[in-house]
Amino acid sequence: ALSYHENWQKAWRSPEPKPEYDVIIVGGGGHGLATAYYLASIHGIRNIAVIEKGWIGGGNTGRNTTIIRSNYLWDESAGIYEHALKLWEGLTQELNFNVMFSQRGVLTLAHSEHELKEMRRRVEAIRLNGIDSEVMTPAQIKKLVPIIDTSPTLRYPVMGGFIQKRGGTARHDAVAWGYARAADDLGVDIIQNCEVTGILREGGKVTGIETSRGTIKAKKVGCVTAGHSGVVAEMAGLHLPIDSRPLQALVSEPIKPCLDTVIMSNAVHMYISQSDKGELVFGAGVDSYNSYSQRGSVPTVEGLLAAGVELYPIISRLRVLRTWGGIVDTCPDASPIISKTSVDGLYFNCGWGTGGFKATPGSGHVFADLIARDEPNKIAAPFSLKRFETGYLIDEHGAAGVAH
Ligand code: FAD
Ligand code: PYC
Repeated sequence: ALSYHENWQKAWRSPEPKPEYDVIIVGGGGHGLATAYYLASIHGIRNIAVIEKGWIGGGNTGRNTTIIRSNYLWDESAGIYEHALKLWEGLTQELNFNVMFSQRGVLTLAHSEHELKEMRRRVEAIRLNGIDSEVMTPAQIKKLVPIIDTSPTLRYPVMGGFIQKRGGTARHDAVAWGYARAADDLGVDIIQNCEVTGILREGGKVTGIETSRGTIKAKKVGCVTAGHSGVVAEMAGLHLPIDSRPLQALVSEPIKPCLDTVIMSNAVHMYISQSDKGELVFGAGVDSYNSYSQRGSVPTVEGLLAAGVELYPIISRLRVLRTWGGIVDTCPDASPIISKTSVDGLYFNCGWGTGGFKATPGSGHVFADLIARDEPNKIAAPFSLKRFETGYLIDEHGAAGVAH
């Protein structure tokens, strides 16, 4: 501040692309940067480039509402999301960068008898996987969240809920910047403003990429381009089972601290938390049409705010400060793809839909392992593209934070 915000030391270099790398990661979001970091730090591969068409973290990493939890239904999901949660717990130390991971708890509300019964069943499944989760009564919820209206006369009354106390939030930009700085320290080239326009192949094997800054050769290419995975896959002649849709969020003007947990209400398509700056952070369900535009429709925002005002009456007089959208790539089973492809040396990590931020460290960790060894480990294996041939789907629509 004393230098008027000038002469700040750069946290990572901005090198010119080299003609060739051992590994290229396409997409400089949290997942891509984490992949590069773990490739360098664990697998000792240092000749790596991360190629980003805009600025790092400018995609869904910088647009999401940062909810972190591992309370999914199936064992396969518990494997990847709990792996990620454990990495979150040590990430600030690992990166020497404060990612502001705050384990303030994530509470999911039930608004009908049926939803509550499903929740009880899910809590049992989650606990069987050794993951923390507790059912809560309306009275316990009211005590934890004084601003919530738990009266039984609401259109969608609060019938109960369940909480994962180890869940919470993190600072999204810090995650991208922390991984970028740590990867750069290990020699990774982070190349921004460089759009990948083609994937080069010879004899069924990847040989490099075409970009807006020229051709770059590589023995291995990992694509982590949330929102545009289908587009990038087409560059290699692949069709992914993915839909791309807008997902919106908004923040209110900042107010004094009044909410110290995260609350999701899937039945009414709204969720809420309070940022460290004091803004109330709100999110909705996905907009119901396919689009590559990073904005959504007004009725979705109206619906979210109507549900919000009913559940949290104090918000009725707050002003909305900003709204925005991101594009989420969703698979038919609402689970991600972490996979080799039919092109040798070409890998995809995508399809995290509305819920990939929480997975960032775990996703990068297992994707780096897949790229380095050309073989999925136990955590990644269930998320291979093969599941769309075998039918071994991992249906997590019920546990996705928001409706698809
Ligand atoms: P991104 O950060 O989107 O990175 C992909 C990068 O690829 C982008 O920077 C893009 O510019 C780049 N790219 C694309 N095409 C090319 C190309 N041709 N050449 C070069 N680069 C390219 N998840 C949660 O867990 N919790 C939440 O609370 C949550 N809330 C959300 C709220 C909203 C409004 C949205 C939109 C998403 C939310 N998500 C949430 C989902 C989460 O944001 C994503 O799953 C996650 O951030 C994906 O990370 P990523 O690093 O793969 O993607
Ligand atoms: O995956 O937990 C989640 C989530 C909440 C809001 C958007 N995604």
